[in-house]
Amino acid sequence: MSRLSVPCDTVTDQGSLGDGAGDRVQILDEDGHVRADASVPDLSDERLVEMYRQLRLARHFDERMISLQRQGRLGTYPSLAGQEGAQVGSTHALADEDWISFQYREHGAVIVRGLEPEYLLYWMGHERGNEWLAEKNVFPLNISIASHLPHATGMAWAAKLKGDDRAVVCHFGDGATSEGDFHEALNYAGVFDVPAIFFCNNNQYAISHPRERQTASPTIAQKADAYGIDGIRVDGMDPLAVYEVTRQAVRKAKGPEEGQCRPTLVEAVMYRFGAHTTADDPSVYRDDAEVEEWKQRDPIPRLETFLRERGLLDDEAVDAIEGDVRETVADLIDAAEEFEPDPEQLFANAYESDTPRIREQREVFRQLRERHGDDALLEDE
Ligand SMILES: Cc1ncc(C[n+]2csc(CCOP(=O)(O)OP(=O)(O)O)c2C)c(N)n1
Ligand SMILES: [Mg+2]
Repeated sequence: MSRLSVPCDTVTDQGSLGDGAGDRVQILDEDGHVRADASVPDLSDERLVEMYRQLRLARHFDERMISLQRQGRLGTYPSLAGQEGAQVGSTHALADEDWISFQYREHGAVIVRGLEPEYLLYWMGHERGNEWLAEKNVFPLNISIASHLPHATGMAWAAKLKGDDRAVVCHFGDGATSEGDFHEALNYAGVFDVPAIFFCNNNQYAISHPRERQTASPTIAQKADAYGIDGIRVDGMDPLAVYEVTRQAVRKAKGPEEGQCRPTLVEAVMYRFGAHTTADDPSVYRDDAEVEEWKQRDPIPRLETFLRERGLLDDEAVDAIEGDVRETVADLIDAAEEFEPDPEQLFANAYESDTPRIREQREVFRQLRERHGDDALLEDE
C-alpha cells in the first residue's frame, strides 16, 4: 500500500483492539522500547525532550480546559487526551511556514507552534484567537465535518502555482472520511499533484459511531489507492513513527525536484481516552475495559521510557517538566481571563473588508451600546 520508504518494517496489527486490519508503521513498541527492526529518526536530544515536554503540556492543557468548562469559564471543548503523540510528532516534521488545517481536537499541533493566551481566547470565543492562529499559519478550526479538506487542497494548489515551498497538513477524523468533501479533496489533490498531507486521526469513533460502522474498508489508508496517491498507516500513539512518516510525506509533497509534488493520505491509528466533547458521556457507547486496553499505548509513558533509556530524562527532569507545565498553563489561564475584548470584534474577519450590511450592523450595535451601555445589552431580557 505505502510507497514511502520508512526506516523500519511495519508491524502487523493483530486486530485485538478492534482498530481494523492492516499494517502500521511503529518505531517504539507499546512499552516504549525501540523495536529491533526500527531506526530512530535523526532528531537532536533537545528536540526529543522538547517533544516530551509538549506532550505533557498538551495533556495538562486538556485537563485544565475540561475543568474550566465544568466551572462555566469556557464553552464546549473537545478533549485531546490519547492523541497527543500524533499531533506533536507530525508538527515537528513541518517548517514554520507550512500550513496546518485542523478539525477541532488537534490542540497538540497548535501547541508545537507555541502555546500562548490567545489559544485560550480562541476557545473562550474571542476573535483575537482567530487572528493569532493565522499568525501561526494555522487555519481556524472546522466543525462542519470534512468541509475544510477541499480548502486544504485549494491552499496547497495555490502554493504550488505560486511556487511557494510550503505544504499543507490537513487533520480530520475517521468520521470525516465518510463525507463527500473527503473524496473531492483527495481526488482533486491526486489529479493536480498538490503539496498536501491528509492526516486522518483515526481515534476509533465519530462521537458514538465506531470505526467499523464508518467504512467497510479494512483500513482508511487504503482509500488513497482510489485517488492514485500514497496511503500509509502509522501507530498514531508513537510520536517518533508519526514524525518520520510525516517528514517523508512533507518531503514528497514539496517535491524532491521541481514540479514533482505528490500528496499523501496518512492514517494515524489512535484512541480518544476522554469524552468526544464536554457535552458527551462515552460510558453509554464503550466500556472501561476497552479504554484501559488502549491506555497501554499511551504516547507519554512510551516516549518517557525511550528518553530514560537514552539517558535524556530522570526523575528529577520529569518533575521539573511537570512543574513547568503546570505553571505555564496556570499563567496562560490568568492572562486569558484578564483579557478585555472589544465587543465590536464581533464584526471583524467575517470578510476581508466590511460589506454594506456589516457596516450597518456595526453602526446599530454602536448606537445601542451608547444608548444603553454594555451591561444592559448583556442582560437576558
Ligand atoms: C457535516 C457535519 N455532520 C455532522 C456533524 C456532527 N458531528 C460533530 S463531531 C462529529 C464526529 C466526527 O468524528 P471524527 O471525524 O471521527 O472526529 P473526532 O471527533 O473523532 O475527532 C459529528 C458527526 C458535523 N459537525 N458536521
Ligand atoms: Mg474519530
